[in-house]
Amino acid sequence: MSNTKKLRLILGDQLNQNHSWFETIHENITYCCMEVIPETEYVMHHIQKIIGFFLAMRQFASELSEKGHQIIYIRLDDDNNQQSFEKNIIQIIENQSFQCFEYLQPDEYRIDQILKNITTKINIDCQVYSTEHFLTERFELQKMFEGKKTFLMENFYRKIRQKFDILMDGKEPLTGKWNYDQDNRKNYDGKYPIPTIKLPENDATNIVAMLEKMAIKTIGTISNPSKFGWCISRKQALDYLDFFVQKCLIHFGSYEDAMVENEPFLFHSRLSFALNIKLLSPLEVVKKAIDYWKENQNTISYPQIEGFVRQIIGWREYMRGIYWAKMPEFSALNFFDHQQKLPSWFWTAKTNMNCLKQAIGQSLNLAYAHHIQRLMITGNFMLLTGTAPDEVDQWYLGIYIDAIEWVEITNTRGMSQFADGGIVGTKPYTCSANYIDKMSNYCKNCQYDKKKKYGHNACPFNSLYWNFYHQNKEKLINNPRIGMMYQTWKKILPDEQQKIIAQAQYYIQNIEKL
Ligand code: FAD
Ligand code: DLZ
Ligand code: SF4
Repeated sequence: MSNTKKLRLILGDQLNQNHSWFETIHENITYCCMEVIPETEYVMHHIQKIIGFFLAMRQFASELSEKGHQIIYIRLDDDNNQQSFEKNIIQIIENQSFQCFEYLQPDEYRIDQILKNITTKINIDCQVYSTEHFLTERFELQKMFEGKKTFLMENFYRKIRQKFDILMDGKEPLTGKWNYDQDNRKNYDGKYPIPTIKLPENDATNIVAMLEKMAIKTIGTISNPSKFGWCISRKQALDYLDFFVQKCLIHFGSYEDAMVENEPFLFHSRLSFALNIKLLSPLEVVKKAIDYWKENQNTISYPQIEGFVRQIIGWREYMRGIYWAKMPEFSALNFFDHQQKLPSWFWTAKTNMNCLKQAIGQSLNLAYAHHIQRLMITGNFMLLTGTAPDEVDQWYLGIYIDAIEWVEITNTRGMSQFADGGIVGTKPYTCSANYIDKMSNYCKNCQYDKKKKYGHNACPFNSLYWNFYHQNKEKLINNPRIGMMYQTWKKILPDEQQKIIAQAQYYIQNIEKL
């Protein structure tokens, strides 16, 4: 190791203790980590998201320091905080005469640009390193699909399974079948109790006080700041992972798509935040789950483990690949030219539509909703009402604790809103009350009538659904996965069609009152 005095930056989502940077302690190397106002403001964030990041960053810094590494940690309210990555880094380099600046590849395009820009302004050596977190390189997916029109997740997933020998029997998938998605669509009937975990109880009172003092604007709530219930350390995340494999994996796949009033987590892992800030690595998570499944094959069926593995080495890794293949253009795509604003009740949950009340309410209380709530309740409603993708992105990026742009925008503009015109998905994810009623118990307690398409108390999803396909006929009719829908629509009598469209238009015009 040379005697060059090095400054190494660690961002809020780069808390990977197992990174090779930390294998040795060197007196010439200093790490830095900083809380800055612009990162709390680029969208209005959920209070728990800001707390989660700051607590985890502080914890990480103190663990590094305990191990003997040198670290400069700038708190949001520190007097010398210049409130910008650039200004803070330049200040530290100048004050302490660093000769080299090193950072880990950021996952976010915006920060990548900021850091590249800093390297052009400082007159010292700069180096960029991998975060050693993902299974694939930034541009690996792009290279994999070079010259291809579509970027099918399934093809990517199979290649990753083969490359890392995950759930494989030689070159073939274990059991002979790659994907058990069809088996994972059960409604929850209460037959198996939902496991409860003792949540971490992290003290966030100081951070809450600091955010108040500094007048940082936030959304959502935290019920008890002295018992913040998200993992902020690797130890807590590993405990969570144990809980998941031991108690939830057994039913993960079966009830992955189910939604139940007042049961926000069901059998989901809640690991996305720990994964996204890199307290856990995707490979260790799937290995742990597979090892547990192998020891318990008599009780845990294969579709459960395949379903879980697919989310992490399939969807998660694929979304990252799409992000780097398609940014920055991706963030401006608007295939349907949607321009509507979100109604104000997305920030209060004060709506009569019970499914939305539940999904938004729990998001405001917990900074969490599971995948089908995000896709088929909030996302579906936003798409069917023609919400502008910028509005969609900002809401999702702000409200969820796990929201970092690379994984948020690919899910919102791509999977949920089809604003990319079919890069991520082959057709828009939409549904009417029929699906929501099949997969949840929301409709039972709703003032709207799930059966009605128009008239008094007709469920808004029913007319909005048909209106969406009617309005976007030119863009969608040639999609082979949608053609059938237009056949069904054609069979509805013109008078009936008119009533449905009028009902949808009425709801869109009166969206605040829904
Ligand atoms: P589980 O259901 O337990 O799944 C296990 C893991 O698989 C997750 O922790 C996650 O790492 C991964 N995973 C599952 N689905 C996806 C997916 N579609 N894309 C990427 N990873 C996936 N996930 C985020 O991490 N951050 C986001 O900002 C985000 N925004 C979303 C927005 C929309 C509109 C939709 C439809 C999905 C979004 N997702 C996002 C994906 C998914 O909903 C969350 O990862 C999941 O709900 C997190 O809860 P969990 O950890 O309990 O997941
Ligand atoms: C989300 C977030 C917040 C609220 N604050 C900070 C911060 O002060 N400092 C920091 O390094 N990161 C923060 N983050 C995470 C970043 O916004 C961003 O998502 C990642 O650093 C991009 O890779
Ligand atoms: Fe949602 Fe319609 Fe069911 Fe009400 S009736 S919960 S609005 S799908």
